[in-house]
Amino acid sequence: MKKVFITGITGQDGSYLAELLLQKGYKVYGFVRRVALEDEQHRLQRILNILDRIELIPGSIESYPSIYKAISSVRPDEVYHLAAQSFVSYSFEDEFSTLQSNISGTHYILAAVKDIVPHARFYFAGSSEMFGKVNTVPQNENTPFHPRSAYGISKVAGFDLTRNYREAYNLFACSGILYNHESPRRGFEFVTRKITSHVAMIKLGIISKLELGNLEARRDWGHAKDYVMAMWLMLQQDTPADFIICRGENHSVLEFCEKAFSYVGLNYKDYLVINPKFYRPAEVEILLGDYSKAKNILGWNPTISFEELVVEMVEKDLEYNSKKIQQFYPVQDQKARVR
Ligand code: G4F
Repeated sequence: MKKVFITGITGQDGSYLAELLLQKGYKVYGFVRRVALEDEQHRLQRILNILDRIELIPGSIESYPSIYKAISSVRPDEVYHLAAQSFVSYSFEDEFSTLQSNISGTHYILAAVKDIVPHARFYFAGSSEMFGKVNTVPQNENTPFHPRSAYGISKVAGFDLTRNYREAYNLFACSGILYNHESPRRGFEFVTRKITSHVAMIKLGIISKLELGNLEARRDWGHAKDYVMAMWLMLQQDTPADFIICRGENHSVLEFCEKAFSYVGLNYKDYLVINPKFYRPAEVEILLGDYSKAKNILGWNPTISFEELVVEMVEKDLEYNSKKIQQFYPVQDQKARVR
């Protein structure tokens, strides 16, 4: 049985990837912070359904000894390094911790893989944020990087480290340059989930407005479930390489809002408020990818459309918030609340 070691298994991508690899017959090991093991319901919420079929190893991507110990004990065939400080806005507030944990974390894992299991295959979660201030639309694997945040810079460093371990030490190491990918498991701080959760709460009468920053930014949004399949395919090839993973279609934040509100029969203009505090010091205005290489070499194609993504996220947030209402309000009140 093949063994896989996943950092960031408790996140959106990690949880979908773990499910996919269980289906494919892997023995799945997840590297998690020790505190997560003490707060299952909250920190392990995305993997509660598979907890009895995976093994969690406590440690920190900021500690080389803990990574070395974990990889020595598992001796994985495949390693997916997904853990990171991944919220771009936060990287403006604390550049130091973003750079420290994202760059060193990737370096430590690559170094441990090279020393302990040099034949293991390694995946690094790169990002379209590496392109940043783009001058080529759409971007492909040859487009130069121009990151616009500490987060983007940390991902460029991780990408370069991964390529260097491949070239210098012959590691089977690949980077996926993933564009924004969402799902009902997305964190509430990201704009898509912020919108769908607010739309659901507005529809259910829990809140009355949604505050956002830059509505003009355009993103090439896809579904995380599709994207973890691409990660796995990258590690099944004969030779290691880097791939752009996207849908090849972009939409503005405003369009996402319009779609989400109109799905529940509301007009966004009645609820949306611009709050300058959500603007970033340096914005990535437009991202649009070209996934031809992934299509030709991996045989990968996205299967879930933008519209399907928005609808799934809104529906799940309606379900989630309706359950919360049932817990806190008597039946009589619930009827009065729904708009
Ligand atoms: O959802 P976002 O926070 O995602 P962002 O910054 O594009 O980054 C995401 O995708 C990257 C891949 O390209 C990943 F590498 C990264 O880890 C993360 O998953 O923001 C999307 C856009 C931005 O232009 C932002 O300025 O939405 C705009 N926006 C407008 N109002 C807002 C808000 N973003 C957030 N989070 N909150 C707002 O109120």
